[in-house]
Amino acid sequence: MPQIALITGATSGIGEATALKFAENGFDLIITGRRDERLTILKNKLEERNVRVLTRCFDVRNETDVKNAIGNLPDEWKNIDVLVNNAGLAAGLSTLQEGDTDDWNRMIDTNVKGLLYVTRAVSPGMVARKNGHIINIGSIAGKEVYPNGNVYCATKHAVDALSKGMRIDLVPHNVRVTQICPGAVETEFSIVRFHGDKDRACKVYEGYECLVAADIADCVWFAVSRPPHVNINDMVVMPAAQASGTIFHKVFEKTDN
Ligand code: NDP
Ligand code: 8X3
Repeated sequence: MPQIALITGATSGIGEATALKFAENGFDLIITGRRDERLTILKNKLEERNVRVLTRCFDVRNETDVKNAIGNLPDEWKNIDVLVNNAGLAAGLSTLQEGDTDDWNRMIDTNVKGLLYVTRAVSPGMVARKNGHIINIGSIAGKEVYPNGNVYCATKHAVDALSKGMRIDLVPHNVRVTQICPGAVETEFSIVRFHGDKDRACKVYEGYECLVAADIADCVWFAVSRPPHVNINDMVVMPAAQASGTIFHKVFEKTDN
């Protein structure tokens, strides 16, 4: 029987690339997100690789919907081997004193509470079967705090703490927990952060070669494909031109005017 992975936030970026990587490696997939049309398009693409795919459209912030979506999986989909907690976002980039509390609530509810709701729904099955692997997508923002990053950094520091906590609680049950912390990856992340301002989002990735979603999918796959006695606890993965949350080596071509 193929193994089953559930990936949150599979409609874009790192989650979508991870779904493709798992399908290449023969996993059946439960792909989730809020944009149903995108889930259907991705399902069709994944099925070309001869794997089974189930879509579940829900908002990870809604505890009842998370419980229903995962609690009501068909029997043949219940035994989830790998959970990739990827759904997340940054909203806004401003000082705390000027922060938008709606942005704060979105980030805290998605990146922290959403990750918890999904893990709470999936992990008891792993414990019962004494087998499983949870991959949390953290961030360099969970290792450092940078100017104007305040609340987003706090949510990713929470993911860092929760990854350690989960590892302690799940180690007696043969459930592995890995955190992967990327630096700059060009996805829809900055468009979302800047509330749809694509010009501002593009500038984040100018002057250097940033990571692409497939780079992080490779890291997820590396962690998942280790032998059963090996756990990758934590990976911090940066573009070669990025030294920290804020230090980049950017090169721009000179113009005459
Ligand atoms: P994208 O914006 O491209 O993808 C984010 C995904 O999360 C989408 O599939 C989106 O789906 C889903 N999502 C967001 N909110 C919710 C919600 N409330 N309920 C369900 N799904 C949700 O960004 P990335 O791929 O870059 O981001 C993936 C993860 O990687 C995030 O946790 C992010 O913090 C982290 N990360 C990103 C970095 C980067 O530079 N890009 C660097 C470090 C970490 P939908 O809108 O359909 O619900
Ligand atoms: C995304 C990376 O540096 O924009 O988590 O916070 S950063």
